[in-house]
Amino acid sequence: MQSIVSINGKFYQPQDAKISVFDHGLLYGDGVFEGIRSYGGQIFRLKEHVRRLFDSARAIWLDIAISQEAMCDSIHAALVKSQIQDAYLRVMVTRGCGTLGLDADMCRDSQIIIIVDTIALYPDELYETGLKIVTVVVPRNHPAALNPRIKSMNYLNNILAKIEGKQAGCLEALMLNHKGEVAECTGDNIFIVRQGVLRTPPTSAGILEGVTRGAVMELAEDSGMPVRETALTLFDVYSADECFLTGTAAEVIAVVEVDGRMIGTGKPGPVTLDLKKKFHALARGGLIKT
Ligand code: PXG
Repeated sequence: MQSIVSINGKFYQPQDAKISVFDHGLLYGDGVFEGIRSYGGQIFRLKEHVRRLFDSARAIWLDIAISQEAMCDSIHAALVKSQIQDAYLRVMVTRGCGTLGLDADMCRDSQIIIIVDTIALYPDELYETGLKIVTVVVPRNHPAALNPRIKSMNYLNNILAKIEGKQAGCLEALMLNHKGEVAECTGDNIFIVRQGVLRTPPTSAGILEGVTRGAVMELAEDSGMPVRETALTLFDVYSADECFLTGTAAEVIAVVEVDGRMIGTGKPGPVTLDLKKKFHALARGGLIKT
C-alpha cells in the first residue's frame, strides 16, 4: 500500500512524478481535474466523475487524447497498482507544454495525471460534533466568467475563500453567488433541512454539480423525503432545522453554526445522521436499494 502517480499511463513514485514548468496547467491553471474516492478497493461513481471531467474539458476546448472508457481503465489500473483500499484519486488533465503567453494553440502533449493517495479533509471529531462555518466576502465565480460547473485547475476563487474562512477561525467557508444567494462551500455542496424538506441550491446558482450531492439527493428521495433544488438565502440557512455539507473528500458532515448563529439544536440533526449513515452504506456497497 503506497501512494503512486501515473502520468500518461506510466507509473512513478510520488517523488519522481514530474511535469514541465512550461505546462500551462502550472503557468495558468489551464486544465481540469476530479477528486474521486475508493472504498474497499471499489471506486465510487467512477463513470460519473469521468463524465464530469470530459464535460469540463469540452467546456474549455481541451481535447482529452483517450476515451472515457480508457480513462476509467487507467484510473482503475492506478488504484490496483497502489494497493490502497480506501484511496483518494486525484485526476488531472493539463493543457500541456506551451510557450509563454496564453495561446492554448501553442500547447502540445496534454498530460493525464492520476495521483492515488489518501485524504482527510477535516479532523475526525468534527464528523461527530459538526462544523462551524462562516460566510466569506469573496463571491463564487460569476458563471458567465468561469462557470463553477467546470472543475478547472484554477481554484483561486475557492482558495481565497478558504483563507478568509480560516482567518475567521473556521475550517470551511460558505460562498455566496453574484446575486448574494447561497452557492456552496470551498470544496463541498450545502444542504439544509426544514420541516422535513431537504433543500439545496440548483446548479444555476453557480455551483459545482457534486457527485456526492447527487447521491445524497437520491438517498433522500428513496427514503420518501421531499428534495427541492431552490435558491437559498442566508436567512434560510440561519433558520434551518439542520444543515450539512457533501463532497467526495468531505463525504457528509453536519454544520452546527453559521456566522455565529447556532443551527437547529447546535448538534448534528437526525436527517443529517441518517443520510450520512446511508451514504456510507452506499459508498461501501452495502445498501440494498428499495
Ligand atoms: N464544490 C466544490 C467547489 C468542489 O470543489 C464539491 C463541491 C463536491 O463535489 P463532489 O463531486 O466531490 O461531491 C467539490 C469537490 C481536491 C479537492 O483537492 C476537490 C474538491 C474539494 C476539496 C478538495 O481534490 N472538490
